[in-house]
Amino acid sequence: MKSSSTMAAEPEPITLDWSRTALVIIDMQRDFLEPGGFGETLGNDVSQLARAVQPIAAVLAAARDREMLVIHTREGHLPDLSDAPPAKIERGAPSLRIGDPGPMGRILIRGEAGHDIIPALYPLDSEIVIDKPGKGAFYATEFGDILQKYGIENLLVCGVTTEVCVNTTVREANDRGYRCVVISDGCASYFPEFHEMGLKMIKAQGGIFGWVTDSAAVLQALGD
Ligand code: C5J
Repeated sequence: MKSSSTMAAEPEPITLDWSRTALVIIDMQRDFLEPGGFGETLGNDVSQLARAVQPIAAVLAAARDREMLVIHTREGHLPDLSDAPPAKIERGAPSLRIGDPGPMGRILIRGEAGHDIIPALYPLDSEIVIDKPGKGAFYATEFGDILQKYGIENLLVCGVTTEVCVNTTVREANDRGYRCVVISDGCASYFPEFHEMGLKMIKAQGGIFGWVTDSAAVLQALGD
């Protein structure tokens, strides 16, 4: 296996040194993908997110074969809500608010069934899981320190939702100097048009926030 590969991507191909690349899987939690969770309380059709599962599973298996650094994130809050700003809890008119009891436990609360990662993408014990209170993976977490510790320069990013936590994390990472490559079919949104626009925003203007590829190109490059 080559230690680095050139991957088809937009706006242009990118060469990645695998030892300096992490696979980052954003918020593939039951609260976003399954009925009765946070996503549905906001009025969303959660079935829209299912399309990202299989492409992520394929890339995750290949990354594990390569022994790449794999990092999963979960959005959620402490049981006492001390890390949940009132402005987030009080917003809108959801059917249940963050912290309310729901069919998968308290909505978006760490340790509850709904907060956990879906079984199809469940982290191995050896993989890193970042619990984040915000949309971006850097805010109020150890994510940045972990990337530095492992000498990571490039992030292969997938997960949900494209325009919220994926975009926020990519923007945070881009400002910190990471090359972000977003896997288009490994991301999804409750709003297909936001998914399309979220990807376009990343790769526009010569890749203002990063690159966009797809799972087939990642698998091909990882197999080099
Ligand atoms: C949202 C996320 N959509 N993980 N969170 O609230 O994108």
